[in-house]
Parts: sequence; structure tokens; C-alpha cells
Amino acid sequence: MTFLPKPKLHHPLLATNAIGLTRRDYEGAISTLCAGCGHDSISAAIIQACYELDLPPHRIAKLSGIGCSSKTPTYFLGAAHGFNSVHGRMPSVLTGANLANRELVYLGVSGDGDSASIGLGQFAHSIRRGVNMTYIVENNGVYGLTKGQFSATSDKGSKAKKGTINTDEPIDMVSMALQLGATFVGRSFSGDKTQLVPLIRAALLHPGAAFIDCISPCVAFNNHDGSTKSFDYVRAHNEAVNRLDIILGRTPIEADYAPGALVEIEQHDGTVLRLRKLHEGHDPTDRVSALNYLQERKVAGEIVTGLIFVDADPSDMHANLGTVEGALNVLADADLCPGAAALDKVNAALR
Ligand SMILES: Cc1ncc(C[n+]2csc(CCOP(=O)(O)OP(=O)(O)O)c2C)c(N)n1
Ligand code: SF4
Ligand SMILES: [Mg+2]
Repeated sequence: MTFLPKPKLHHPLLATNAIGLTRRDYEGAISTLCAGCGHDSISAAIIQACYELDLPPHRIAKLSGIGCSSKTPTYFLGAAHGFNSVHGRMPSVLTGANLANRELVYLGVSGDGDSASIGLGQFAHSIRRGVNMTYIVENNGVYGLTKGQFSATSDKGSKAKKGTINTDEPIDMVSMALQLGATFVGRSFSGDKTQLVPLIRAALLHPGAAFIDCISPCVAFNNHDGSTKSFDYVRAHNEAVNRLDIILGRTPIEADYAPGALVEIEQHDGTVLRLRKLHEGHDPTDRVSALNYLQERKVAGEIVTGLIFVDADPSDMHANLGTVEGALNVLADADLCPGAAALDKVNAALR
């Protein structure tokens, strides 16, 4: 894989966050993706979100599969832990890492081919197990890396660059994530930083399985008339259900004059999600109505974006399994070897 390190020159007056890091400290190597690729904008949004949350980069684990999208972790958070796994296998590697060390912040980055085609089963099981992670699919509706074949998220009737029409039904990963029990589900667009950055921030703070489907046009193979994942198409059909703010227990400084109802959702860790409702009838805390709303808007030809569903009090895989607190590599001998009496009890239970 091509690797171009960035020169480490910081302007001395660059702003720093609460832990003394500049935005540049959250960057990675220089991107080798095509100029204008939506995936680069998502990397920029991830950098911005982690900087704004004051996350120490070495406490983040970024994992991916194979594809242009899965190459992107090289281009952000250079000081984080990274694992570029096999095609479609990021979710199981992430699940294992999370079981071994629950103390890190897990960020899974994948593509529509990686997650909706070869990795669909892996995606499904990581979501239904409630792995505490932020799972971002950079969805361009094609296999970009292998030169533009339709993926499982390409809409029926959409056109490939050379004119072929897709005849297969698409998989909507947002609806799937909702059905599988994800406790945070959002969709956004790589060209909408105002919506995407707070959505990623909220997902990173969410203590459960958080899924974001991010439409990310492939400028090389899927940005033409007839594509439903092009910049023009998404701009024309984007319907935001809400506008998102996160309050980190500090008093917000900005004043908000936008019209529409305001919904406040207090999360487990005390942070507050403030949702400015743009669409009447969308309740982001009701899974069934969220699913119905997606179907209803789909029939009207709209792509619903924003925070579509959130469970403010989620449980995660560790709570479900009753695992020990802390990372496995710091357990002492006494924790690992409970003694002969405990073993006798287990054996007696099996007789
Ligand atoms: C097991 C296996 N099968 C097929 C491939 C070939 N391959 C590499 S990337 C890719 C599709 C990537 O598509 P997507 O996840 O949508 O990423 P994008 O490049 O569009 O960002 C395929 C089929 C592979 N690397 N490994
Ligand atoms: S081929 Fe498409 S997805 Fe891959 S880097 Fe180029 S524009 Fe991005
Ligand atoms: Mg793709």
C-alpha cells in the first residue's frame, strides 16, 4: 500500500484542544485516493470530531477491511492503534479486540462492498451483539478499488459508468442496522460536514453499537447522471430529519435561533444530544417509527439523513456477557486462577 508521511510542520499559533493537541496531531499520512473522493472528506470529519472531543489518539483503535474506504485509516489518526484486516472481516477483528481491551475507543471503517457484500454476515453479528464501537460505512454504491462494479447497495435501476443498468434490489444498511438492534443509527453525506462531524462525535460517545451509513461519491466510477450515489443526486434528494448538537456537560456558548421543535436526549455518560427537528413525525427514540419513516421517505424518492435512531440507555456486549471490568492484559494471577474450590464447583455442575 502506498504510504506518504506528512511533514511534521505546525504553525506555532495553531489552536489546541483541552489536551494540548492541534488538529494536525489527529491527521495521518497523505491520502493517495483520487482527488475529490468522498472518502477523504469523511477522514477530515473523523479528524475534526476526535479533535473536538479531546480524545487522546493513542486511546483509539481504528480497524478496516479492504477497499478504497478501508485504506482511509492510514490517512487519519496516525498515532492511534490500527488494523487493516481481510476483506469483509473488520467486524470480527474489532469484536475480538474489544473483548480483550474494552478501554479503547473502537472505530470501524468499511465500504459498501466490504460490509454489504462479502462482509454482510460479519456486519450483522457485530451489530446484534452490541459491540461498543462506531461503525462507519463509506457508501459509494460501487467497488471503487476494483474499478467500479455494482455493490449490494447500488440502487435497482441505477447506471454504471459505461451504461449498464443494475437489476438487483439494494440493501439498505440503515434499515438493517435498525432491525439488528443497533442502539445508534445515522446516515450522512460526505459533502455535508456540518451534519457529519456532530454525528460522528455523538457516535463516538455512544456506549453501544453505533452505525453511520455515509454516502460518499466515487468520483472515478460512480458520479455520473444515472447514479444514485453521485454528488448531484444526493444533494437533490437529501432529507435531513434533524440537526444535531452535543453538549459535553459544559454550558453551550452559541445561541440557536433555528425554527422547529427541540428534542434533548440525555445519554448514559451525562452528555446531552440536542436535536432540532426538521421533519415533523420523526421520533429518533422510536425504532419502529424510524423504520417506517425510512420506508415512507424511500417511496417518495428521498434519502433520509441525520440521527435516525438513538437508545439513550443502551447495553453493550460486555454488559450482556458479564465480562470483567478492564482490559484482559492487566488481570492479575488471582483474577485468572480462582483456585481449586472454584474448579471443583464447575466440575460438580457438569456431573
Ligand atoms: C476475499 C477477497 N475478495 C475480493 C477482493 C477484491 N476486492 C478488493 S476491494 C473490493 C471491493 C471494495 O468495495 P468497497 O468495500 O465498496 O470499497 P470502495 O473501494 O468502494 O471504497 C473487492 C471486491 C479481495 N481483496 N478479497
Ligand atoms: S476509485 Fe473511487 S472510491 Fe476509490 S479513491 Fe477513486 S474516487 Fe475514491
Ligand atoms: Mg464502495
